[in-house]
Order: sequence, then structure tokens, then C-alpha cells
Amino acid sequence: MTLSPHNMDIKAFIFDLDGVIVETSHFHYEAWKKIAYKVNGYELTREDNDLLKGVSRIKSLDIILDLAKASLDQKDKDALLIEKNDDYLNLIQDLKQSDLLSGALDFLNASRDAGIKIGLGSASKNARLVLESTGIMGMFEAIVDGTNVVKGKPDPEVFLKGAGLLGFKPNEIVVFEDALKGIQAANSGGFHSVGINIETELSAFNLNSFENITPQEIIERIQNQNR
Ligand code: B16
Ligand code: MG
Repeated sequence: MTLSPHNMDIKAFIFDLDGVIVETSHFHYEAWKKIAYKVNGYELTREDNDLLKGVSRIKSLDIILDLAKASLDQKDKDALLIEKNDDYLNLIQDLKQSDLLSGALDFLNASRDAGIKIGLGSASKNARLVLESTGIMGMFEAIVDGTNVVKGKPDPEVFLKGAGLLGFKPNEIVVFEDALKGIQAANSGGFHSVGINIETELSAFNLNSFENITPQEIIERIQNQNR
């Protein structure tokens, strides 16, 4: 199905990765929990973990050290960063297509069929590995991840770079995000934002998953709000 000219204002979708396309957030949580406990017995809660969503590895460790009221020298921090990532890589070693969020693969396919360009905007340095293991790398026309940016979310750099690669303006793109910092990043860059599994009023609207929604419906809802 192709889009009517009326719908052509939105030309691309940029997806966050962890927690939006693939359910890897609980693996990050599991790995960070071990680190927090190791630092000084701190029990990292799910609420604490929400603060880490969309945040770079280095910044996440600083947040955990703050929460645990601990301070470490750079050498110990570096060792923990390596340990966290090794643990995370171990946890995602069997990642496969069935680990995609429910409805995500159909939604990506439907978007492509509708002529909408697809980009990735993730803070993760493991994003390409995750896209490869889930077999969806080829669907993305632009990939921007933690290896390509200097400033993390809520700075819009990751999405602005994606827009540049896709060749569209931010207001022609919808960003899908599960993290508050990601939605703030999208909004401050001038993108439309849709929340996935998050309660916030900062996005245009929020969804629990990509099940039972079409790309056309997303675009219509965004356009109706901007009328
Ligand atoms: P890595 P996203 C983010 O990915 C995760 O939400 C966040 O929990 C993680 O710390 C960050 O990537 C860095 O990941 O350690 O793999 O480089 O949600 O922006 O796709
Ligand atoms: Mg995320």
C-alpha cells in the first residue's frame, strides 16, 4: 500500500533499538545490577534502571556510582565498564529474531512497503551486533549508534545525524523511543516522537507495542495532532 500525497509530510521513521525494536533492556539491567552490587552492595532497582535507558555505558556507570554513593578512580571504572559489557555480550549471545518486540518486525516491513525510509538511532555501541543477530540489519537505510556520536541523549545529535543520512528534515521524521531522555532528544531536535512502553506527556502519544497499529495510522495520528 502506498501513501496518499496528503500523508507524504512524514517520510521516515527513526527507531531507538533497546526497548523499542528488541527486548534487550532487561539484559542491560541484569548486567548493571551485578556491577552495582559489586561496587558496595547497592541493589539497583527497576526505577533506578529507568534512569539508565538510552544513556551511554560510561554515563550509566556514573549514575550508578552516584546512586550507590560510591566513587572510584578511572582504572577501576574502566575495569567495571569492560566487565559490564562482557556480561551483557554473554547475555545476548543467543539473541535471535524471535527476541524482537512483538509486532516490531511486521511494523518495519509494513513501513518499508509503504515507502517510508527507516533509520536507527541508538546509544548502544553494540547496536550493529544486535541488528545482525536479529537478522534485520538490511532493513535500515541509516544506522547511527553509540560509536558515531559525541553527545548522548537528551542531546539530539544521534537523531540529527540519522536525519542527515536519510536526507530528510526532522519534521519529516517520527522517532520511536522507550526512554525519557530519547524523547527529549527527539523533541529538542524538532522530530515527532512516539513513546514505546513509557508513560510521558512529552511524546505525541505512547504505544505498548507495535501490535495492531499500522505506519499509516501512526502518520495520521501525528498529522491530526499537528493540524
Ligand atoms: P552499550 P538505546 C542504550 O540503547 C540502552 O538503552 C542503555 O541502557 C545502554 O546503556 C546504552 O544503549 C549503551 O549501550 O553498553 O551496548 O553501548 O536504548 O539507545 O538503543
Ligand atoms: Mg531504548
